[in-house]
Amino acid sequence: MTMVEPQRPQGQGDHRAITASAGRLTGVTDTPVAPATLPHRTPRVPADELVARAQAIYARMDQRRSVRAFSPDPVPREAIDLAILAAGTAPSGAHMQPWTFVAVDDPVTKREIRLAAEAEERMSYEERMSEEWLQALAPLGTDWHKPYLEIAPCLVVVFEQITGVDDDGKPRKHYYVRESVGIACGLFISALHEMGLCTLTHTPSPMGFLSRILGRPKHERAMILFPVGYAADDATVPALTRKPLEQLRMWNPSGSP
Ligand code: IYR
Repeated sequence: MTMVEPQRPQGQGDHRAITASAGRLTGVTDTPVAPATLPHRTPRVPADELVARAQAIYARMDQRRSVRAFSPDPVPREAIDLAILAAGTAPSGAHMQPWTFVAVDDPVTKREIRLAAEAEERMSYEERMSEEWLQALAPLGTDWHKPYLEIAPCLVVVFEQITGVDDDGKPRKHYYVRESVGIACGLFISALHEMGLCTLTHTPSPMGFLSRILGRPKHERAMILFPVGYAADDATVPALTRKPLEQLRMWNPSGSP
């Protein structure tokens, strides 16, 4: 197992050291206390450089596509670990970090996941999905066959933690779980894209089989399954276009100048 040592940015100390040093913060009292703080400086970028950077970032993000045809070539576990660390930088409700990432590169488990996902998907496509839904999916060319779940070298399943568990094993409340985990998934996708890997947001429904196969507890629910790898040499993607700016953005809709 490869271990990744995250680099601590300069000037950022260990919060726990500060918290533990305050006598009142031992968990004995319920009185809220002011958080320990650290200075934070984001370097100021001049406006013209800001826009140049924004153009480069957009151009790069616009090259990302959901890929369904993967090369079986392996990817370094360390790259997956780093993408997960990047995802874990997402903001979260009350900083509860309500996510668990389960990475699988063992072929036996991948096959088990593929067969269970295909069984659910088959029922969805043949019985559960409405005609309207099937029509909406037609341009994507998807069906219940999910060979990528076995071909992609790695699967990463993101679980949302409906609640946490406190030191005594009791449930601890989590806030804005969907929002938090959704943002983390967005960062994960961007991190993979930036390093040159491809993925797909696969959401077989229902996803309970993933808790069973991966042995996750009841307070966690699978949210998105990401096959991760290089695109196959002959991969194709649907010829889609993205909304132009006028269709996805409004400035000051109340009419002020
Ligand atoms: N989960 C199914 C169906 C599916 C649903 C949507 I909404 C998509 O954008 C794509 C597929 C599947 O993975 O095929």
